[in-house]
Amino acid sequence: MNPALQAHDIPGVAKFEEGPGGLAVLVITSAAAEARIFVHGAQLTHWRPEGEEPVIFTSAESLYQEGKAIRGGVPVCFPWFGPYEGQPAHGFVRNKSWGVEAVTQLADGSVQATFVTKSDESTRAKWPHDFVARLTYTVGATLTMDFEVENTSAAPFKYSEALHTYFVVADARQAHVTGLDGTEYRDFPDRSKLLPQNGPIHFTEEVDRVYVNTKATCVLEDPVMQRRIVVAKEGSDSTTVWNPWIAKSAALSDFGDDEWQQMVCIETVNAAENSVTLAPGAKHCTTARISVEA
Ligand code: TA6
Repeated sequence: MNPALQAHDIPGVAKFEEGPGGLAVLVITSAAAEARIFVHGAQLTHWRPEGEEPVIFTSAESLYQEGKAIRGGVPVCFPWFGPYEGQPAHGFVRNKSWGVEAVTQLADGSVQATFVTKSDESTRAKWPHDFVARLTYTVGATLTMDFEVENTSAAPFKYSEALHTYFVVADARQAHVTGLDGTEYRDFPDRSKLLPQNGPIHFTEEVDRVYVNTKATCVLEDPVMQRRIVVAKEGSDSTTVWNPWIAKSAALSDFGDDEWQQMVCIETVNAAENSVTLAPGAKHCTTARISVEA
């Protein structure tokens, strides 16, 4: 293991190990929770608070290779969410290794880990702006993710983004999402129209909706596991809810044909009319705060 990564280890609490595909992964085993965060994409793939079942879903068929996002966990979508000028969806930072800035244990026992990635010649070829992006995880009985983008260019830039979080459910057909009643969403594939959300979101087919102009806290209700996963947020005005259902699952080479039954994405987003414009030197932080209730 890279000694520069090992220098961040906290004995008995946090340790960099070699994961699948030879990718470095930070393994957190504190009294409050366990987690796994890959340097690749600064992507969390596992979080289990003490006394709970795992909360974050990762596909058993995920690939772990440079240039490809890990399927599941929390892919970081930046500097665009969705399609962009014929380039791969969801930007490029989820497909590459990030730097590790710090790993510390807080007074309450939570473990905080900060990852960083910056623009360079290769990113400028895809998106002609300079930036520094930092992602700080605070892992404990709750999971907090702070994604901060700084404009280090001499001109303003506009970006869209997502903390594209995959959650475990026992059976998507019996789960539902509350909190977005009365908001409007852009559906897939025609994102041009705004449609009203009435009541909870149930899953009886593929659901791929970008809810806009909403700061709402969402709750993923799982009657089978008898738990509620609460997804609160700050600095985010869009929320995407996604379940690929049967056909899309079969079309994804890194996702099990039946895995759609065990996951729901509730994503903390700024996209479409909620894209973020940053002045030179300005920063914007998007926070997702995940907790579990019986
Ligand atoms: O967030 C929903 C979505 O935009 C869907 O359209 C689907 O493409 C999903 O993201 C996964 O995208 P990915 O590029 O990770 O396969």
